[in-house]
Amino acid sequence: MDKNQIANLLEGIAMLLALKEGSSLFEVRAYENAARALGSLNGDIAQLAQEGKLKGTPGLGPTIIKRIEEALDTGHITLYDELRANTPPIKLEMLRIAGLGPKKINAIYEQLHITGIAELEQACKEDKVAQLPNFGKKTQDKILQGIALLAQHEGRFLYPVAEHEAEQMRAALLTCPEIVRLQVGGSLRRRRETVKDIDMVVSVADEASSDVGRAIMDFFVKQPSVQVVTGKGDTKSSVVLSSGIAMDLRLVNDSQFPYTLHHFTGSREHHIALRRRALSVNITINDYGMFRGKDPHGELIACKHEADIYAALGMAYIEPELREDMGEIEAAVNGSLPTLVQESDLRGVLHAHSTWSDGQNTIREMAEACIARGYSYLGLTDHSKVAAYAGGLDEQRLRQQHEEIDRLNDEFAGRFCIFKGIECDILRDGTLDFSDDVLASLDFVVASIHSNFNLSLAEQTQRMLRAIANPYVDIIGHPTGRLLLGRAGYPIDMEAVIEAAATHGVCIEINANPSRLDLDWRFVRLARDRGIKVPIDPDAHSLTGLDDMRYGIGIGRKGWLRANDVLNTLETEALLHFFQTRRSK
Ligand code: DGT
Ligand code: CA
Ligand code: ZN
Repeated sequence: MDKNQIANLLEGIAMLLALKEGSSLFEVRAYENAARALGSLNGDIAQLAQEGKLKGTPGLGPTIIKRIEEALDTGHITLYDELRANTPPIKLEMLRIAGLGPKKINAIYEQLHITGIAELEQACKEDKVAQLPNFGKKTQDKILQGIALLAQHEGRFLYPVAEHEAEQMRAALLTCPEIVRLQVGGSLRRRRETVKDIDMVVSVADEASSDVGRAIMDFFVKQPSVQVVTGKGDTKSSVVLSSGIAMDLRLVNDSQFPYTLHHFTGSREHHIALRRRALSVNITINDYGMFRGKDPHGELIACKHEADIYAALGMAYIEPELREDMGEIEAAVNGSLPTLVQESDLRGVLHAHSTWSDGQNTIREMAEACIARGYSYLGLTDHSKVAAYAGGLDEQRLRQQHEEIDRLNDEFAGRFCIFKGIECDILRDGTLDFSDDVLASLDFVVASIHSNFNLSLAEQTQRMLRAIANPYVDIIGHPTGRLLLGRAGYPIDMEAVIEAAATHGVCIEINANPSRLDLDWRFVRLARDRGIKVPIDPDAHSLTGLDDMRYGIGIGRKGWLRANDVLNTLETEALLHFFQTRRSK
């Protein structure tokens, strides 16, 4: 188990404790703090534990250190498993309703004896929830809205949840020596921002007996993360895993593997377009193969790998991220597919917070974590003054911060550079939270909307356009403010925003936080086509937040970005030059 996984478990314990009647708030906070402490811990946790160095870390008491050690030794924490087993499932379900926290959930559960979301909805409609102590009509309406939103996203999961479950299962299955090939398919392989279920394909030797398949399926459904088995056969089994996400495992002979993997990678839309292309060259593709002629009784076209399928159709290989029917087939035929950006192309980090505002780590810690990850620069962007709830900096604190950055830059000279930035609030009227001369004292400016989400489409768009026209704005942060599976973005005319950004040479970020992934990849493509540079920004509020960069890379790839479309693939000097040139205009 790594640091993040253990932090997730501790966070889970805090949540489950909070959902338990009569547990102490103090204990809940202790686990929350511990999870946060791990998030800002430097170094390899297994090693630190072994050397007894966890002791003395602020936020980690002796009991919690024992739990961490248990997780490291056994891969799970008994307390978590027990709490999880004893928590009524409806309480966990209610957690997914936006606006409902543990306190309210406990009250609803204890007093209304709700056992399902539908019952809760009914109780709201009968005004029973409003009458609970400390609830009221407004809360009840919010719960109803939350239920409606839940129905819209029904059954989808954030990418990292699916990725983590799939990774665990992959590692377990790989211990089966009879498995020849194994791959995750579906929306997870295509790196969609949310995932309905996990599709995995494994192969066994063509001559293997059906007992082999059966044994693998037995092993699969017995994994500890499997909560429910919804189907089990020799070639396909379906389960629900502990996070609630469903997973299908398909088992084929190895010669069948490329076709099956290709089919279950999708997307459905890509397949439709690809099958049309195939027919135009007198080839038929279906769920289990690829055949000469216009019907699937023709000769099978032998493919050892997925790439052979595309080659047989006279096309370049199409990366899974691009298989969304967004013009990739035509591009693969005429050789104009982009070489997609990779994580190793990134040279630095451009949107990150420190303890100066609402981050959990000091500038030095953030900088050293960037160095440890091989980056050359950190563009530090704490919040501006109007964001008081997030510890936003006023002009004086900003100057003080600059003195600290100057000192650190002296120290790091020649090997690392901290750029002075700000995440400056865009005010209601589209002006910025700092005056031009303050903004001029910075190396670069990220401008974001954090308030007044309920303006009309026209007003919100005008507000954003005004900010884009400000000559000091270099990057627009999380351009729609959406929270995946939580809150829709504010209404805004993104095409107009992209057009204006192109005109003014302003960048629009991909916020790599897996709950945001904002700019949406469908618009990333448009921004790229308009020549906009797209930084991939972690918006890190702790050291572990820096690890979100890879989610942003996934979205960048889905948006057809090449390395030189991404601002933070520039080397330090070139980036500095980029910012300075913008300012001198
Ligand atoms: P999701 O909703 O996040 O699970 O997205 P996918 O793309 O993983 O969708 P899923 O799990 O329903 O199916 C996996 C792949 O299987 C899908 O991307 C393409 C293929 N597939 C499934 N059903 C159909 C179908 O009716 N027609 C075609 N052509 N392909 C299908
Ligand atoms: Ca799927
Ligand atoms: Zn922000």
